[in-house]
Amino acid sequence: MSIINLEMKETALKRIEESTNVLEIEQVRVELLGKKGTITELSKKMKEISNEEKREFGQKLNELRDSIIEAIENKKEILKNIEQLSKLKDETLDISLPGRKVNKGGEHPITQTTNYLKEIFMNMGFDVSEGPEIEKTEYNFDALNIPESHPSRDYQDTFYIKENEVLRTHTSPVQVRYMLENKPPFRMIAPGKVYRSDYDISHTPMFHQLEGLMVGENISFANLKAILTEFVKKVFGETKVRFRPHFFPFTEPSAEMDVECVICKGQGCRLCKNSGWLEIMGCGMVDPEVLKAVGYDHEKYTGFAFGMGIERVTMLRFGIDDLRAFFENDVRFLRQFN
Ligand code: 2NL
Repeated sequence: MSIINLEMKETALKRIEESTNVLEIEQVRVELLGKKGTITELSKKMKEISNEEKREFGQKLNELRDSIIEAIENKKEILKNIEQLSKLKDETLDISLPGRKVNKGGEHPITQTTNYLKEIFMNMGFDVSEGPEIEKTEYNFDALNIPESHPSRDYQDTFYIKENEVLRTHTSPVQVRYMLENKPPFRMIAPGKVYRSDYDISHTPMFHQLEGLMVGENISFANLKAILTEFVKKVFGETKVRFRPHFFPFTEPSAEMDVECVICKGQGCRLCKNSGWLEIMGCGMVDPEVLKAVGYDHEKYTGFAFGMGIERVTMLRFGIDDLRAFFENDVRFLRQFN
């Protein structure tokens, strides 16, 4: 009985040997040993064979199947190893390659200046306080002695939320809140965002302010000059300052403080409009009406207050000549301050 011969075995083993990957060897396995595979088909012939031949046929078939299984297992192992090696080779990590640069952000120059100014005042014993950006008109205007008829109350200048609610136009309401919650003596600053309906080359509808307030017994204009002169010295170095009379509804007397021009040192240039001086902040002695509004005894207590624009201080510190650069978020501008 020669259904099973040497040639069959050689053909099968050759098919196995010539397989080049795990997928292919699996196909060969199905072709030979699967439900409709050659070996399976062969074993079905068993019933057609005479009893005398069955024994030999069975033996040969088993031998053939065993050698095929063994050959497949061996070949599969080899191919698996080869595939593993080539995968490792493909996935090689070259640790000598330079890393990819991550685009890291940094602190906005306004934030940097705010933190710097806070630090200076904190070192002079000032408390730092914050408050809501949506304010009662009562705290934003009334308590600050800003009359009903004052132009800053106009819809044209102020963003109204409701009849008696606004986006704060200065950080002074934070100081009003602070006075309502604390007793003199104290010294505090209030930095933060403020809003005015104004948009042109030198005004943005949102900007930043830092205001300060010191209240106690016998606080005088001399104390104001001492603190603010010391402050200017810290920010701009040893430089001349001057105080010019001014008017604010919430201080009396009021003044504006100038520093010698950082560019021309007083000689006169484009930045200082040939005056030799740069306006740096407004200040004055807290108006007794403001002290009264928060329930303080204005016979016993006096105080001074001041306010400055953080954008302006930042522009002078870093020599920035266009306010709009702060809000365009052009990384080429912002990166210069990291
Ligand atoms: C300026 C002027 C100033 C104040 C702000 C103030 C606050 C209270 C009472 C009295 Cl609660 N005064 N603040 C005083 C004088 C000037 O700011 O030009 N800011 C940019």
